[in-house]
Formats: sequence, C-alpha cells, structure tokens
Amino acid sequence: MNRIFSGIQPSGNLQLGNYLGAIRNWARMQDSHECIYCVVDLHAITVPQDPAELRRATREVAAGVIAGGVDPDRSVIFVQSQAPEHAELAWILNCVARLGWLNRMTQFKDKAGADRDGATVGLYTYPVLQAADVLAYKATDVPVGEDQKQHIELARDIAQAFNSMFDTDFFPLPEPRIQPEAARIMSLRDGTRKMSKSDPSDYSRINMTDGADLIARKIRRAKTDPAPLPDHAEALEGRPEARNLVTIYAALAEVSQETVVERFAGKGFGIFKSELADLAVAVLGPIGEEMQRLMAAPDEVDAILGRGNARAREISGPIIRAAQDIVGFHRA
Ligand code: AQP
Repeated sequence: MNRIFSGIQPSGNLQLGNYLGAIRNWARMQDSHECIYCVVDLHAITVPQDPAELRRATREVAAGVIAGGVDPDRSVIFVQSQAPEHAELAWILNCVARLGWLNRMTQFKDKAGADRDGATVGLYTYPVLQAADVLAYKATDVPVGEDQKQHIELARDIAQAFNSMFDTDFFPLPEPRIQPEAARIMSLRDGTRKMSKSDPSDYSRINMTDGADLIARKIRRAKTDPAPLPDHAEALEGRPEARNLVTIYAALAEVSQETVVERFAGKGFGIFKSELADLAVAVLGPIGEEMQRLMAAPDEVDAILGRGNARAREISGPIIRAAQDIVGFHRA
C-alpha cells in the first residue's frame, strides 16, 4: 500500500478550500492508502501567531480533519511539534537544499510581500520542513491543493539530492496528488486570490464552522459580474468570480463544471447563488456540527492526537535514525 502524508496549518479558521482541496480528499484516500495526517504547527509559526489562539486552532483543525471524514482508527492524526523527528530531519535537509531552489518558491514571495527582509528565516525554509514532513515517513503520495505543487516538486529535488549526495536510494520521490476539480478555490471577494484561512476579510471565505445563515449571506455578497451564467464552461474564461462560484458548486455537488453551466445557462446569479448556498449548507452543515461537538470534547480530540503522535513516531523514528547514519552522525 502506498503511504500518504499531508498536513494542514492551524493558522486560523478552516475554510472551504481546505475542505474541498484537502480534507475531503484525505478521507477518500483512506480506502486505498496508509494515511498520515498532521496539524502542522511548526509551519504555522513561520508567521506570527498568538500562542493561546495557536493552541485553540490546533485542536480545532484536528476536529475539522476528523469531522471531515478522516477516521482516527484507520489513519494517523497528530500534531507536528510533538514529533521532533520533523525538525531533526528538516535540519539535515536544510543542509542539502540550495538557496537558489528556495529563491524560486512563489509562496514565500506571496507571503513575505514587499518586506522580504522582515520575513522570518522559518518562512523562507518552510518548504524544506515540508519536505522533511513527507520524507520522515518515506511517503510516496502527497494530496495537496494546486498552491502546494511547487513545494512537493522541491521535496522531490531535495530527496534526489540527498540520495545522490550520499550515493543511496534511501528516500523515495514523493508525488503530488491534486484533485483537479477543487485544486484552487478562490476568495469570494476576489476571484484571482485563493481562499485562505488567514485572509483578514471573513467574507472572503466560507469557514467550515459557519452556520447556515452566515454561509447564505457570504454567498449572496460574493463578488460576481453582471452577465448571466454562460451555456458552456469555456465561456467562464476572463470571469474569475463567476468561474470560482461554478467551481465551488461543481466540487460540492461532485459534478463537472460543464454540468453546472448546462443546468444554469442564461440564469442570473441571484438564482444560482441561492442554490449554491443550499448546497453548501447541506454539505458543510453536518461537518460543522460534528466539529462543534468535538470542540466541546477536548479530551476526546487530545486522546486521538496522543495515539496518533505515538504511532507517527514509531514510523518516523527508525527512518530518521537511518538518515542520521547515512549522514555520518556518531551514535554513542
Ligand atoms: N483555496 C484553496 N483551494 C484548494 N486547496 C486549498 N488549500 C488551502 N487553500 C486552498 C489546501 O489545504 C491544505 C492545507 O493548507 P495549509 O493550511 O497548509 O496552508 P495553505 O495552503 O496556506 O492554506 P490557507 O488556508 O491559505 O492557510 P493560510 O491562510 O495560513 O496560508 C493544502 O493541501 C492546501 O493546498
């Protein structure tokens, strides 16, 4: 069975893009893969976080992953900082990865913005830690949204560089697994920016815990253009907000974009948005309720994370020790 690793940051409220682009896919992959899923708090602190909020969000994200369909009896779910193997391997890989490779990473450029010198070193080496996350388990497949593809390609380069530096075939080269239908869910306020937990505008995203009224209000207020829906999907070109709402509808209904535009061809956004809101509430409602239940049962979540942590370290420990031996670390 191929081994999957994927992570999610506790950097704010889980949003629809996290669900459609990652968590739903994580749940599906449990049938065919050995799955390891991680709340990546080490990644979250690459930008400033409030400590109390980080702790709260870590539990909430774990609850979201479980409520979204990841079964703790079948998959490993744990918190990254509690498995020191990640940081240990990241250091070794920092000494393999090249500055030039990291200089090409677009996420760093986006997140650092104009003040690049003010960004943390951690934000810069974020993709190396991500490579360590995956390689610590010798994972072969990494389900991610489109935004993370470049980082997984870098993880492949780092694995290959380690192997050739030490003349070994120790690390397998991981493959990104992207769900094309929900690869990139965009902001409800700007169809050219991805929907994101940390966007300052709550109206830019649908949170997994939003209630029915709020979901409907956010969709009603979502930016659109004045034209009606077209009769074929290619005509959405140049209409990023319209395309985004069609993408969301198609992903939630698990149908193609073509099917959605055929159904709503010529109709205005008023009707479309109202049906989209009903659909979003039908899909997210039960997940949000289960999240709330788990958030009210912190001991249950912590017990799951504790078990997951022990299992994760059982797998990664021997791999890290073998990597240290390859590098030449002395064991006394
Ligand atoms: N808008 C999105 N569309 C599709 N997939 C998405 N993902 C995130 N946003 C979208 C996928 O969710 C997984 C976890 O992401 P993450 O939490 O590690 O970080 P991120 O990609 O940076 O997500 P956010 O929500 O935008 O967080 P912040 O605001 O903290 O940066 C990944 O597989 C990602 O592709």
